[in-house]
Amino acid sequence: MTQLLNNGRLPPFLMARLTAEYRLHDLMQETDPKAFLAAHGYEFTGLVTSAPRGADAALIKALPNLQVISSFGVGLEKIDLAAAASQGVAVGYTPDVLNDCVADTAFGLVLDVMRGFSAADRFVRSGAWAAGQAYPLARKVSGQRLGLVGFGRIGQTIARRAAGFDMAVRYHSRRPVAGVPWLHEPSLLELAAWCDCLLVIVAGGAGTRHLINAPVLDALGPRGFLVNVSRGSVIDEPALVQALVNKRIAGAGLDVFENEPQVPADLLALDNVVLLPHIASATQETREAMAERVMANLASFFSTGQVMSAATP
Ligand code: NAP
Ligand code: 8YV
Repeated sequence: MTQLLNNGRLPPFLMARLTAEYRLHDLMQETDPKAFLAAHGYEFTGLVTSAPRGADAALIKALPNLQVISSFGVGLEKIDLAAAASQGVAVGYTPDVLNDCVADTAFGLVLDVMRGFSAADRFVRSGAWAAGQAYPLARKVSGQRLGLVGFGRIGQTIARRAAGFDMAVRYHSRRPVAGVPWLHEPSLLELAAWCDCLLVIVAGGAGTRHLINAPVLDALGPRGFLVNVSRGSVIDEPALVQALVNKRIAGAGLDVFENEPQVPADLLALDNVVLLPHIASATQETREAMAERVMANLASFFSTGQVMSAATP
């Protein structure tokens, strides 16, 4: 039986399937993972992981007979792809199957933060409505300007959702995407200044660290909203907190954070901020589809030498 090492936080239904088909060992159960790897690392030909935990160069190096990594998720910033490639290790991940749910969540955050639904729910539960108070007017979503930072698989899915709300869409990425009806904005500052809501869905990692900084937030301005469903690292979080506290932007909808699950304390007190616990892909259907792809990547690799969805440096 093929020996797999698990370094991810995986749902029980995926753990059950992996355990049924492979000899699976959970690295996170080890009290001294380094000592375990030194003694047993050579035994594993496969590694399963999840996007937030990934596989760094030290882990890959500690598995000298590793042939394949199969990751539960689409984000790759925590997997050292160069280290994997240099050791001849194939990397599989789960693109596309989560586009719909992440786009739905992004749109849920746009609607929630601009219309104030979560805050209005708190208002009703607090008894303020029953006591005769009026909830303040919110901002219209339909017909407004949506600026997308990142225009890959998920960004383009969000743009299609926005068409149903008659929103004008422009996007920023390093290269324009051919054959799409939306305008590419080479300047992130110009995009922020143009839009009513700036929605971040770029890849994480060093290349996008703090892409959304104080100047971008100031370009977005006091009537602009920010939504982030990509990675917390993409936003300079202290700068965002300052912009929100000082009302230099109108509000924010956030699924991801720089030091999650820690959320800046200042944000907890703000009614114009919607906070989610990294759940953009977290539906039964999508997580099952992601699990299916993790299994398919492994099965394909062990029968053909190629994963189904390959990630390359
Ligand atoms: P993708 O198809 O690879 O798209 C990534 C986009 O980011 C591309 O448009 C790329 O365009 C752009 N980009 C990369 N570096 C950039 C830079 N420095 N400046 C501007 N744009 C840049 O990925 P995807 O499948 O849409 O997923 C996007 C990300 O969403 C993932 O990497 C992951 O971090 C995040 N995600 C989060 C959740 C969640 O639960 N919250 C779930 C799934 C995914 P260029 O290369 O042309 O710049
Ligand atoms: C999940 C994600 O949180 O795919 C990603 O990159 O961030 C999310 O889908 C993650 O994969 C679950 O571990």
